[in-house]
Amino acid sequence: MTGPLVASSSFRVVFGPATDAGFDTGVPVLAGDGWEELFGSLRPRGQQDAFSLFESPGWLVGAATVPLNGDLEEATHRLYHVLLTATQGWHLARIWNYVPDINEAGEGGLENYRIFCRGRSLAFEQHLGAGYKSLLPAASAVGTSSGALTVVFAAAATRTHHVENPLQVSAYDYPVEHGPRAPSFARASLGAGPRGTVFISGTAAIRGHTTVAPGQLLPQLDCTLGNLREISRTAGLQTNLGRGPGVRRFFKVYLRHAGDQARTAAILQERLLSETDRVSYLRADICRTALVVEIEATIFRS
Ligand code: 3EB
Repeated sequence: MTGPLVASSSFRVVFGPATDAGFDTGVPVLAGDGWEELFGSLRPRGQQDAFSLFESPGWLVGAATVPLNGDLEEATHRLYHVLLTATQGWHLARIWNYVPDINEAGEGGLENYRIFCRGRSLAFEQHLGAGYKSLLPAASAVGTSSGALTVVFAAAATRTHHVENPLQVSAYDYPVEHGPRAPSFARASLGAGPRGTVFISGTAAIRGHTTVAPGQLLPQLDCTLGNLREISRTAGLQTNLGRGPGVRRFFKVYLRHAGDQARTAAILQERLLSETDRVSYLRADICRTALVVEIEATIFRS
């Protein structure tokens, strides 16, 4: 693990040379890096509605933060409409979602995460048509302590390829017991070519579509690591997430309970991480109340 220890600040997504700039996700940093800069220096490409857009050779990225006043589904749908318009002609590779009060009941008593999923899924279907599921990119969706909905995306100039985990039901095919519209994401998305970037979605202790070991850190970590190995294998990285020389890896570890950070870090340092990896431990609610940990990764091969 590298990077400074940062306490009581929130995680920022950085797109340019100024590391003090960037988009505040409102997610508290428990340990590790307080920001993530995946794409090096990007050129600002202006604003499209709520999204600030940036470009580098091969990538279009964007971020939007909108204060929520009431209708989460409408706000989500509107943001995704802009996102899907801005990325026409590009290939979506990754989306990060930070949702206020994600586990609270919203409109009609439905959990906010499920409301968010409905707005997102309807926007995808409206833009991409009936076959939208095969185009869904890797994603994560966790709670934020800020009152704003933040969505960050990365799209590639060349075709992306999306893969699933044979041990898990595809999220976009989850049955309705998990919500009226299933979550819209692939387990991992790969850039073009043998050296393409690999984006691993937020990964948690779900087998089939069932939550494993509700509320228990150690068995959930074990199950999550098993899912990551399987996704890694399916993505063509063997089972170790591309670990080795010449690979740059960025991990984010979302923990429901701040008190689980030290134990989690000890286990991940032994079983997952190497010296050169960047890792951030973040305090976040996760989209199922019985989940206490979720891990995502972005892997650049050189
Ligand atoms: C899961 O596997 C756990 O709604 O975008 C992980 C990654 C999860 C992304 C999303 C949700 C999302 O269902 C939760």
